[in-house]
Amino acid sequence: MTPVISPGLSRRIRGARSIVAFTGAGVSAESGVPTFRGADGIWSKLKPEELASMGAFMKNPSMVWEWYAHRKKIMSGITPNPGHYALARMENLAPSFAVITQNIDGLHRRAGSRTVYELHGNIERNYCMKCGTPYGDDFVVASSGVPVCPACGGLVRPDVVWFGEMLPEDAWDASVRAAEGADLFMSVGTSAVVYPAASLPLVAKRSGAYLLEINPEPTPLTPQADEYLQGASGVFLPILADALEGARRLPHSHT
Ligand code: BJW
Repeated sequence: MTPVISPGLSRRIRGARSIVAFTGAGVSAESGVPTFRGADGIWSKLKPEELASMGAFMKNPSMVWEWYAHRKKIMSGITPNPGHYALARMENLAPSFAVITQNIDGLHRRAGSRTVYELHGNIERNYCMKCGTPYGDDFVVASSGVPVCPACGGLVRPDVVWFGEMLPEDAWDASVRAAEGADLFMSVGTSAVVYPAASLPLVAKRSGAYLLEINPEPTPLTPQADEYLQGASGVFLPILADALEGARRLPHSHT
């Protein structure tokens, strides 16, 4: 049976001037990207601090690169799912719309979303830790083992944000502004445990936004949410996009 959303939520979506979608690994799960936490999460087997930190990289760059090479391979073969496409559709319908994502897979842009703030970087980019030279994946794939910068001999790393590292300033500032200005803030497919990203739904709520959460499992954010839709993003986001599209069509149906 297809889930439905309440008439109240439909009205709220139609009336929203500024909508923000804050996304996590769950949004890409239906594209075949494993999540980090939970029963099927990558990190149910591997501890994050052993892989996603500068300390781990300096201690064992080959192991960390092996992990990223494996994930780059998974991500090169995936496509956006109905959840990503629904968010891109919503951007074309809402007066103001932004995606703030913790995901590094680039699927929101590939689905057609234009206003996307990537808080944790992007796995398709790499750079030299010593001189900063950027490298594409062709260079990384052609390197055997740990890629080394031909310009300066420094180690090349993926352009993602590890534990203990600052988030990219531009994306963070834009995300805080979007959260403060949102009247509907949707937290979708994230366990909401990694900070500072996880503070954004609360920033939005404090600034007056209606906080909607979509996730098959409750999270620490759930008690704070004004409404919780328990289920997959690929199911609920298309329903929300349809509700918004209904708003667009309404004036025509009356003429
Ligand atoms: C579905 C679904 C379906 C399944 N549909 N849903 C305060 C207290 C303690 C520690 C800290 C603190 N503040 C900061 C910290 C440190 C740390 C932190 O937050 N640690 C916590 C774990 C406690 N934060 C940092 O270090 C950050 N930097 C920072 O704070 O800088 C300031 C600073 C500098 C110097 C010193 C000290 C501070 C940086 C965090 C970087 C996170 N990076 C990673 C890796 C990125 C690269 C890579 O991918 O390899 O980002 S960690 C990982 O977690 C990744 C994700 O973006 C992030 C969030 O995970 P996400 O997306 O929520 O995924 P999951 O798997 O957790 O959840 C998936 C959800 O989907 C689940 O809920 C499912 O139920 C659901 N789901 N199917 C919808 N179909």
